[in-house]
Amino acid sequence: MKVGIVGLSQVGKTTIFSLLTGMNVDLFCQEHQKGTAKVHDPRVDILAKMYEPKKVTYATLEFYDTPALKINDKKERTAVFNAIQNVESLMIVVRAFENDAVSYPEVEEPIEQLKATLDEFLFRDLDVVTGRIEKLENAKRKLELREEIELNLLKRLEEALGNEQLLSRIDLTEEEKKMVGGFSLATLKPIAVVVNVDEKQFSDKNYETKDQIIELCNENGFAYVELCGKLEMELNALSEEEKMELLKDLGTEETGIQRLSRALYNQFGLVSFFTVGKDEVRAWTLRKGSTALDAAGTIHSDLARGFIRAEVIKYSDLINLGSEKAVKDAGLMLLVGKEHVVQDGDIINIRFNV
Ligand SMILES: Nc1nc2c(ncn2[C@@H]2O[C@H](COP(=O)(O)OP(=O)(O)O)[C@@H](O)[C@H]2O)c(=O)[nH]1
Ligand SMILES: [Mg+2]
Repeated sequence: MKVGIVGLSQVGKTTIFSLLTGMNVDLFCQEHQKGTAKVHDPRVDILAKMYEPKKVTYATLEFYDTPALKINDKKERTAVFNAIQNVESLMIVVRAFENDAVSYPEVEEPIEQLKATLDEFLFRDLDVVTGRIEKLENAKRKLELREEIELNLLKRLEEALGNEQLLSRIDLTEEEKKMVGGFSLATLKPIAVVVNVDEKQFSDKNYETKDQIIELCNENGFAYVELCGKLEMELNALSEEEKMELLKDLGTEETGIQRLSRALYNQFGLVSFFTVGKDEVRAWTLRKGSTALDAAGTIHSDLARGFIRAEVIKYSDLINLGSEKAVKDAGLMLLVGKEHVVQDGDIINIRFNV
């Protein structure tokens, strides 16, 4: 899953990108950058303890950092969104942290930053939709039936956007979604909001306009995560041992970045299945609703081609009973066919023949 990180200037986008991906990036570099982040999943750690494999592999998300959006600046907006057309989801960073040494974005209140960023999303989609409408309307020929249908749909979208409605909020059939799928419309994508708080706000669990931000996120189905960029940077610089100690003092077991990666993963409709063994314990990513055959294909195309059956054990059963054998003896190992819908936490072994 590809995630674009967007927001106004000096809110912490690049800081969070760098923390997520572990990449050392120059904060002044305005280039687009991409990097991969591990999705922290304690189940993988527990499985690794059980199997002691040579290799442990976590699920990943791919992140794209972007230059700042500027309010009502079409050129900047076009540049930012064109560069991340292939992302499937968007993460908006909002700054709550107070620090006069870091210049503030164009609007200061967190809720105003969020609204301004969402306005840029709406404007972007409006740019794309009206551009396409013009192209169809100015075609010097009779439109095909399919194009007429598309034009009507686009006009519906244009009206919604004109009313400041996110496109994810209007009812579209699968057919209609497919019709506009190629346009990479921002407000059709899953969105997560990350608020970058300072240490005081972090311990107070509060910052200015928080209630309004939460309400806006709930209304629109956005994921919501609070994170202290500065604290995360400090954690990042510590040894594993010191880190655990500090986290314990803070009353938690994982860093904000670990929490964030998992929240995004869930919000974006992804589930993990696991493969286990002496060689490797590994988490793999599927979209919710995917089948055992999809799982096989994710591991290797040969496994999908030669698919016979899949052995499925539930992670919770394995942990409760202590070993694969105990799960089998209890009759809890399923032998399933291609159509089996994979559940988050399934441990899968594909039987295949090529
Ligand atoms: N005090 C404080 N400074 C931060 C925090 N997060 C980022 N910064 C600083 O804010 C400045 C802008 O951050 P950056 O990640 O480049 O923001 P971007 O413009 O959104 O990419 C940098 O100097 C960061 O070191 C934070 O949580 N607290
Ligand atoms: Mg930046």
